[in-house]
Amino acid sequence: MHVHRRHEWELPESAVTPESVYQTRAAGRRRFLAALGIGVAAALRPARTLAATVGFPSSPNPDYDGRGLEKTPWELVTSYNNFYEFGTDKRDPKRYANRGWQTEPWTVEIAGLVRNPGRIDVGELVRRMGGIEQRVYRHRCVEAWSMVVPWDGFALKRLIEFADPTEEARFVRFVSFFDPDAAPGQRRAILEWPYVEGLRLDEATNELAFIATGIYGKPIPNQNGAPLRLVVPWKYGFKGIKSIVRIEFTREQPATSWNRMAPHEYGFLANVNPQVDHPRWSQATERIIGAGLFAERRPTLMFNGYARQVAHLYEGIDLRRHY
Ligand SMILES: Nc1nc2c(c(=O)[nH]1)N[C@H]1C(S)=C(S)[C@@H](COP(=O)(O)O)O[C@H]1N2
Ligand SMILES: [Mo]
Repeated sequence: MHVHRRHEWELPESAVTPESVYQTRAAGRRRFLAALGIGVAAALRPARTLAATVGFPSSPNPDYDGRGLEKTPWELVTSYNNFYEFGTDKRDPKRYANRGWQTEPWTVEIAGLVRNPGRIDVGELVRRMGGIEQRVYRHRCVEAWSMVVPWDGFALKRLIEFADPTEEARFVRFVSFFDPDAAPGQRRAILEWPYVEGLRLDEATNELAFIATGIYGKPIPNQNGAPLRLVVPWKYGFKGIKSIVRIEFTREQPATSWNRMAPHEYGFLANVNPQVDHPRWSQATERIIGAGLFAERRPTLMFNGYARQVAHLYEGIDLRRHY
C-alpha cells in the first residue's frame, strides 16, 4: 500500500507566495505536461564527464564556514527549486532538468567592455580561477522562504579580474541558456527568454558575490543551475541567475527578467530588506525551508545578514525607492 506522506516542501503552490501571478498555473502545467513525452528522455541522460568535477574537492573558506547557521539538507536544496525554464512548480526543476538537458560540455562567453573577451569552457574557466572554495551562505527568495546552502565555486571578482573590464564598464549583465527543446518552460511565455540578470560592477566585485559550480562539495545539480550560477546572498534569490552562458560588461544598467515582467514588484537592486514589503506580501519575516510546516517564522535580516560586507554599497541611496 502506498501512503503518500506530504512533506513540507511538497506544499501545493497555492499555499505559498508565488513570485508571479501572471499565469494560470494549473492550465499552464497541463499544457506543458502534455507537450512533454514524459519519461522517455531519462534513459538518455549521460554520465557526468570531467568538466563538472573540475576543482573538487573544494577548500572551505573559513570566513564563511556556516558557524551559527543550520544547513538545509541536500535533499531539500535540490528538490525545492525555482527554475522557470523547467516549470513553475517547486518540484518541476528536479524532474524536468534531468531528462536529457545537456549541461556538459558548456561554454561561457565573456563579452562587452573588456580587454579579454572570448568563449571559454567551464572546466577551463575553473582552472583559470585557480580552483574552487566552499562557502555557506543564507539563501532568501523574494517569496519569503529561506535556506542555508553550502556552495562550491569561486568569487565573481576573480572572473571579473580575468575578463579585465575597461574604465567604461559600470554593470555586469548575465544571460542564461535558451533551449526550448530541452526546457519545457521555455515553450511558454512565463517570462521573456532567456532569463537575464545584472549587477552594478561594484556589487559584482564585492567579496560576497560568488559563482557556484557545486553544492555540498558535489557538482551543482541541473535543477540548481548547472554548470554555473550566480550567488549574491544579500539579494533576493531571483538575482542568482542559473546556467549562465554569457557575461557581458556594459555602460548602461541592463534589463533584468523579473523587473521587466513586473517593475513595481521587482527592482534592479533587490536587496533583502525587512522594511520594504513586496506589494503583495510582507518581507518582515521568512519561512525556513525544512523547519516544518508549523515552525515559527523568523525575522528577515537587513541585507540577509550581510550588512557588514555590503551596506556601504548603498550609502545615500533611498532603498524604499530603489528596491
Ligand atoms: N535561469 C534562471 N535562474 C534563476 C531562476 C529562474 O527561473 N531561471 N529563478 C531564480 C529564483 S526566483 C530563485 S529563488 C533562485 C532559486 O535557486 P535554487 O533553486 O537553487 O534555490 O534561482 C534564481 N535563478
Ligand atoms: Mo525567488
